[in-house]
Amino acid sequence: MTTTKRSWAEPYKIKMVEPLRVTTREERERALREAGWNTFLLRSEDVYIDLLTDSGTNAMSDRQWAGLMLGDEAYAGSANFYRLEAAVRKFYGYKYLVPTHQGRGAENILSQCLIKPGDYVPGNMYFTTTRAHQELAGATFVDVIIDEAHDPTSEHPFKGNVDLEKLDALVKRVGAQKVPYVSVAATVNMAGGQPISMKNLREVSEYCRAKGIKVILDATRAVENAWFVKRREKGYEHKSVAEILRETCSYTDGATMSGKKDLLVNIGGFLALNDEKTFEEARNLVVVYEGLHTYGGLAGRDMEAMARGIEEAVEEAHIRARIGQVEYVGQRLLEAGVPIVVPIGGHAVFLDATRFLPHLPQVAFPAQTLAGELYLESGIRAMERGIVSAGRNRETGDHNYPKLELVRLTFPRRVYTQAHCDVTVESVVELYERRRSIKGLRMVYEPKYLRFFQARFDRLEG
Ligand code: PM9
Repeated sequence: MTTTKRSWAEPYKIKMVEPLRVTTREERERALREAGWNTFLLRSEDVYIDLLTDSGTNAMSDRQWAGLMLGDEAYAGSANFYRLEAAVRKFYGYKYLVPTHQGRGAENILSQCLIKPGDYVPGNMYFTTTRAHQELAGATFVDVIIDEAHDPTSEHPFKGNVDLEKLDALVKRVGAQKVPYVSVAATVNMAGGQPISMKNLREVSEYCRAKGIKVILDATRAVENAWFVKRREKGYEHKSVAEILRETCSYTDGATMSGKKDLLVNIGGFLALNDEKTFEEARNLVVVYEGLHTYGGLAGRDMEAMARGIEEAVEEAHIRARIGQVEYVGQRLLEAGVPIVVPIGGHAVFLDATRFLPHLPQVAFPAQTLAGELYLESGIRAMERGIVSAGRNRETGDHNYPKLELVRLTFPRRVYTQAHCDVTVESVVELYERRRSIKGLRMVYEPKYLRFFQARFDRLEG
């Protein structure tokens, strides 16, 4: 199936449908004004095609829905926990499992277990919630991704790679004892859903082992990463996605997971570890923040759905169609001349707002503006991934100014059809044609933490 020239088709048929509402321009003007130009503050019922995120928005299979009926809702020792633990061991290979309500629950516990105030955590680009928990635990995040990752036009096949020289420079500067772990994401969300190569991960692992530094994987989209390794890295073309996933994890000491992405569920996550001592501490902390260590904030039925999702996620026909859909949209936009991040990522197509709206300076929030305008144009909801998401510098209080100023068109798994994709492309192209008339924004309300979720904006006049 994977080598044939024939195009992919969804490896499922539709059994249940959820109606969509098409709104008028006037309705969208009002909704966006009420939402303070922040797509996170729109009501879902005012959205036509929802490309805000692929997080928790996936369609579960009939097997997963059937699994919900097998939920063992015992407070302690749920059978579904043991099934989840077995699935994580089999497909990810880690020894110990701490379930959490979602990814950031795992990030919180991991950060508290491993970080001491004054530590440094290097990573292949920041992720919003991951860095927030590292900083709340007293660490400074240091970006050690390769330079190409910050260039939306670079065609590097593995823009998620760690720059070992940058990593080594940090370790030499602060000392290995101040670096509890390296945070490695697969794929890298903020770089445009870009993969890390197996070779690079192996080198990071060897380097860290020699220095006594742990490697922690953000496994949220590691299955998508495995697909790119299979497609792009020599020696992996005949390996299964499941084998590549196991090998990926084997170079790391543990993983945080938001099951709401790769694992095809609407809620759920976990922390997985190999080291017994860290596990003991994490298992103790989870009861403070999430719930008992055999449910971690999840219902038994949620754990069952996630255990089944783990198996479905690595099916080759599934992952091929999932990434094929994103590539289809990206390719059509490229053909229309719309500036997007290349190579096309795993979970989303990222519009390059800097090139889309070159007349807007970064302080006028081009990506936030573009996401709002796309909604006004078409009812399609996307997400800002630029200066708003990057937050403020903790020392100077000024904005962080990321090189990437992007709007993410994120595709939930198994939810939208090719016709929805076509409408999305047509809407973006129409917006691109009238781009010069678009005005920027000013921020009128800024929350203290993870401001992109709740900040409010007004249109700049003139
Ligand atoms: N990612 C996303 O839309 C959900 C909201 S944050 C804007 O991309 C990675 C790589 C993620 C991620 C969430 C989390 C946190 C960790 N790592 O949302 O807490 O993409 O389950 O996971 C979002 P939770």
